Amino acid sequence: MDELEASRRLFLKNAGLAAGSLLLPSGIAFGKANPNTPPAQNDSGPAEYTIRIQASPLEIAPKVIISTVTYNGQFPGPLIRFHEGRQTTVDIFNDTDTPEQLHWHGQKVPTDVDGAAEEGTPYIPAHGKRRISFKPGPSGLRFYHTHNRAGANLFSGQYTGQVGPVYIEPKSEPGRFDREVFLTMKEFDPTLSRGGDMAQDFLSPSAADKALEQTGETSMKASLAKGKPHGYEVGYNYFTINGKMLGHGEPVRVKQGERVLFHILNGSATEIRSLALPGHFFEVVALDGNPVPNPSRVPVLWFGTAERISAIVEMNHPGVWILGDLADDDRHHGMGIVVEYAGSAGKPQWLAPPKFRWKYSQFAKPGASAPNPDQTFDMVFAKDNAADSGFNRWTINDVAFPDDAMYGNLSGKMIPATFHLKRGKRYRLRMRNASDDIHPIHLHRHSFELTNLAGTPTAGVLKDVVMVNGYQQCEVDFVADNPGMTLFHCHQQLHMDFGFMTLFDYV
Ligand SMILES: [Cu+2]
Repeated sequence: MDELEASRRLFLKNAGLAAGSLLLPSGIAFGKANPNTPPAQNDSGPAEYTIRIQASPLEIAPKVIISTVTYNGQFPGPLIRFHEGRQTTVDIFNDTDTPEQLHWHGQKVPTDVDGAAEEGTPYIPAHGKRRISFKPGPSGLRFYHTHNRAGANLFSGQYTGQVGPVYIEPKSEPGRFDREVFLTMKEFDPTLSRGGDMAQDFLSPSAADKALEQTGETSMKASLAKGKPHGYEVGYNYFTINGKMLGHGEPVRVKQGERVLFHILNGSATEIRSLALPGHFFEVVALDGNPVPNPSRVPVLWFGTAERISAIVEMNHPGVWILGDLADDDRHHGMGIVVEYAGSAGKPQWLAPPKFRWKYSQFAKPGASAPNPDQTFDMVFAKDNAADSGFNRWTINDVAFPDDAMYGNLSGKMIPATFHLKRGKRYRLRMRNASDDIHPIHLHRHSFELTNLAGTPTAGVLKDVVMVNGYQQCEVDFVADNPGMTLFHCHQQLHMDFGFMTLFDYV
């Protein structure tokens, strides 16, 4: 270690941070607040963290330069390490022309902090600032991202680079490991197509519910018979991990025998992703940041939009490998990162993994069952093909969330909640998917327990996003322990923007 490197490490250590592109406390990294920005009313000295929403160029490969909106001019946004339960302040500056929402995904925070206009969180004004103060938690891998509606505008919402990882230090780390590596998967340069999405078949159980299938297929056939084309879908030209196309970023450098804890986030607006590392297994220790009751080894990881997986890889197969997406086309367009053993050289190698199905219940408590809920809510998800200006309209129990609602509280208008909860009660959501798409379903400000997957009971896996398979049923339970408006939606941006949202409320 040379002297400069030594002093840099000391600097990072003194700043209370570990490694990589971290968000330094603002007093150190950025100086005091920007003199061009008027101070907020509750200003009293610098905030602990500063985030700037700004348009910036991103060089994702040599001479491939994307123009997008980022946090602090980088992609992913800086890794923020919080301490569970310790009050913190964050200044969020918005240097763009559009009011923004910054959502603290997976955290149990109040509605005025959460970052969803539908819950009443104030916008961060265009060319303005908001200071928020909250107690981060629960511990584990969370993230932050914009919660703006994009609609047909592919330069807005999660299609932009507004995604960054959050790690909330647990009291004790799950599993033994030598080192941690954070990876964020993200596509850029989105385009619309009429092709219809390719159905993905990787979840277990895989059998479809015949009644749901018939409902969905009948509705689709009726729409096509009327001469409607397929609703728009989004595709991408570039694929990245940590903002670099495969082969163009720094490799993950490892040593034989090391146990590397990967914290991986699917930061996509719309896509489901997979990852494999030839000759290696992933020991999954946490899903969506929550330690799993039954850590176990898998050859492939699957991530719905916004899902996170923490997994330990024992580095026992020296070489230069591609940690990459199973989809050849996406990997060839950048979705991967090189893993390089010390002492190994040569062209990075890819080998397709053995056939494998992703099963959340593999990580559950064997034989355990969840307590009975106080109340069960039934939900049916359905697609109305190309019904909204050529986009598919999505409904929950035949109701599409109004699609101007994102800007509702700019005009002081709020959409009322559909589901009413009582504080302290345990609720079950019985979700029935009458479409062939997989939906990554997200509940704000709460974690839920997976309690039934396609008719098979399970218990003990806590998440905040669950992929509900095409024409299948899924049940999750949650305890109403964080009062206020609570948003529930599909995390696929096209789906949430065109109706796939609803609200819970309680006091
Ligand atoms: Cu969806």
